Amino acid sequence: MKYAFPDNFWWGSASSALQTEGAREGETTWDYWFAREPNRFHNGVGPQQTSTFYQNWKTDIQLLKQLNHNSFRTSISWARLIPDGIGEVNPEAVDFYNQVIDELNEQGITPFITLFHFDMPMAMQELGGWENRDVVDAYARYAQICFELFGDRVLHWFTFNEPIVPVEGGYLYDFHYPNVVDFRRAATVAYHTVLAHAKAVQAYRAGHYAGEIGIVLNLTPSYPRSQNPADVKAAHIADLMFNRSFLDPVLRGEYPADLVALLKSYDQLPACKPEDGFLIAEGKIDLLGVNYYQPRRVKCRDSAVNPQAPFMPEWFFDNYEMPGRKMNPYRGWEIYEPGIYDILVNLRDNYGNPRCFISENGMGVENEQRFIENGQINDQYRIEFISEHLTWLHKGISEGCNCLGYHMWTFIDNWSWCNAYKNRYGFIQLDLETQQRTIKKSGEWFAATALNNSFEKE
Ligand code: BGP
Repeated sequence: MKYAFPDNFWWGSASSALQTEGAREGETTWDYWFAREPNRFHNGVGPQQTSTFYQNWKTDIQLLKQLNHNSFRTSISWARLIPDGIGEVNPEAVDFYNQVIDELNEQGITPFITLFHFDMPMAMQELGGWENRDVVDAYARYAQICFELFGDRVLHWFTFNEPIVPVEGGYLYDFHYPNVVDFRRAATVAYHTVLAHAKAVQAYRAGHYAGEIGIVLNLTPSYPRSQNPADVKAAHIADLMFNRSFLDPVLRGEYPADLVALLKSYDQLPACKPEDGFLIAEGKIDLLGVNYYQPRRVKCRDSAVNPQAPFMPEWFFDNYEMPGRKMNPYRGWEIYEPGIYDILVNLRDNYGNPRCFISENGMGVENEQRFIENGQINDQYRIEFISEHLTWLHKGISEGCNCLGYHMWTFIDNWSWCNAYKNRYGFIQLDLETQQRTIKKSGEWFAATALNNSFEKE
């Protein structure tokens, strides 16, 4: 069967500044943390060992072209542009981003730009990071500077990439700096991130720029183990905490009342100011990026909560391992293709069918060299992964979901936070020693799909 996509469908991939650029002086939390705890990073490989986009941006954009991308998302590094977060703008950074943006446009590849992809300038973290409202203001200033510098040529902006991840990693589950485990502080960070987002949207609207502004959220549909009310309630609370804590403010302009009531009853609400509600209402977006990797399966708790233990989302549910689930064993994530459809249907039915696109989807695999045939990685598993997801995406579109494109994570194998280079995601293989780039089979498949705006599958 042939799966054809709407005209002008966005075909592309996503990456981020910190994971690809290298050659950066402005210090981020990642540089600081790596210098102190290299053991936290796979094989002790840190954030300066990148795929050298800072040097190779021009040839990399040629490769994007070869992959028939019509769009490409990357981020601006706040720490490169404004090394101390709040002071002088670095003119070399302005030159660099101008060149990248201009070259993308010249090659017919629409630039999608994220303002914050996990890379907090260390000077801002020293002030308390997202716990401090001064950092919210510094971010709003940074956003405004980006709009002024690049807003004439960048027409698709994203305030944050996966803003729940720094909350989870940095303040609940100990996989990002500052490695705090404290729900109330996590809630404050999440809340201030929403305020920062809303301030950036406000600044964008005030500037009357020609483009649109949105956010990229990682949505993990929450599936209950059964339809038993206790399981359903557990899934509902997981959904409130991990999806709707950002989805509702950015699409509806307010938090879900039952999330607020729940946190209030456990005295976990962040400090609010009377004017915040108005600001959050102003933060409604034009375009939603959806990152989808895995579903969340939950069941009700079987055991009592230890009231002495730190308050955690898991007070309200247990993770459920569904027998027979399909796994990506390298990343430890379940692969569940219909999830992409369920997300789109939820957006259509419960959020007014917003303009959206899949901004990340992907499969990280270890030791891909074992699949080399005639000098090329034959990653048939990745082609399967993409085409299966695309069939569900196609079904959503044919049922009226307003999904405008599909971007993969990622373009060239890149540095992946604490996993460094353990799992490779790229359409293009990176030889870390020589920096040589070689297109994988999946890259060729994607290029053909983008060119034809369709693919064939039985
Ligand atoms: C997303 C991030 C990316 C990327 C990807 C793969 O959450 O937006 O930055 O890294 O996941 O995940 P990981 O690198 O953790 O395997």
